[in-house]
Amino acid sequence: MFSFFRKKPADAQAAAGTQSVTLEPAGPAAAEQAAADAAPPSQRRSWIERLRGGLRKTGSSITQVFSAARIDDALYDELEAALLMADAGPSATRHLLDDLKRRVRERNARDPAAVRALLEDVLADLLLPLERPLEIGRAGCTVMMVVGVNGAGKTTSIGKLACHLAEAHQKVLLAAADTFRAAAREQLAVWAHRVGTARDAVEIVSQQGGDPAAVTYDAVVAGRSRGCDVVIADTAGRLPTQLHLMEELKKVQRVIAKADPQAPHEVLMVVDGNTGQNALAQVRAFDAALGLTGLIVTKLDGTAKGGVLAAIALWARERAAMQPGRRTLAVYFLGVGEALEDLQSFSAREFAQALLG
Ligand SMILES: Nc1nc2c(ncn2[C@@H]2O[C@H](COP(=O)(O)OP(=O)(O)OP(=O)(O)O)[C@@H](O)[C@H]2O)c(=O)[nH]1
Ligand SMILES: [Mg+2]
Repeated sequence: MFSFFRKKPADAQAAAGTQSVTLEPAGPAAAEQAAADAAPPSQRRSWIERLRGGLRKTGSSITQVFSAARIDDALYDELEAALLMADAGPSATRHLLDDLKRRVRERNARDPAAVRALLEDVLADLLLPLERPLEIGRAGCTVMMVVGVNGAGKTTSIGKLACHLAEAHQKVLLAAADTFRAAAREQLAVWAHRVGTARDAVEIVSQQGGDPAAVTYDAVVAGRSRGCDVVIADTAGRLPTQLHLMEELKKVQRVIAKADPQAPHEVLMVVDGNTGQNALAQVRAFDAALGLTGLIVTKLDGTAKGGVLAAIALWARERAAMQPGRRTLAVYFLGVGEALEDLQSFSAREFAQALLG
């Protein structure tokens, strides 16, 4: 079940004097590691099946386009409609179609099935810059703050992530900085105790009715002094239009930097995959306020159409072109359900395959 984590063995870490654990998408190297860890590759397969199942509607409407007998304007028109229906949005749809037509010309492709294969390449290439491992351990204590709109799956994703990190022998401290919901702390605690090995490795800092910035500051200070590998702050959900709540998030970010000038090392936004084109507007707004480093896209097991990832990828590419020195945006994980193993690392190729049915 941990096949998507590539981790150095504990003794190799000790010999190298490092605590570096890299959570990687399942490429060929990860597949090799999976075999070495005796983690069942079937788990990753079944997870992809769930992703495919979630995106089935999109997949079948795109597949249908390629059942046409020949490649003509009608096929491209239908494909455009299918991509728009899949929430890819006008800019990414145009990008995908232009790139596809160029490749079809270059390869002199004549068969709709060949065009479908080229579309998979086009989509995978667009998504590829988003595929990056979440690096833990470059800084002594990696501090992450997790943000997003209400109910996107922040607390659940943090819980899953904390369990996975604990399984990878990382000491984790969670800051219950969602002081709005009394149940948020308990929700985190349930996750923290879900797997046996996590019991000693995951601690929680909370403050009844406290100030989110104060809880987070305490947690970062405690995490550093207790030698934790990772501190994750769970914040309350909010809409980017709630300006005073966005200011509150900026304050959380500032106090983290007071406790550790290099932190937060990650500002992660959790995005509900069902949000459609609105998701892009939300990501842009949170990025403008906080400077996001990565995304976790959840609920791709339900009625999500998935195309919004193409829209996010195109925007991330433009963002990188406008700010060349800046770290590019990553999609670290996808969520396809409520169980621990339903949080998996993002692979551009796998996603493209799932989306195209
Ligand atoms: N089907 C499905 N449900 C999910 C997924 N991730 C989270 N959920 C569910 O979504 C609901 C909301 O999740 P939370 O983790 O509480 O969301 P949150 O962002 O912390 O919510 P607030 O703190 O209220 O803003 C819960 O019922 C979760 O079980 C997923 O990948 N798939
Ligand atoms: Mg929450």
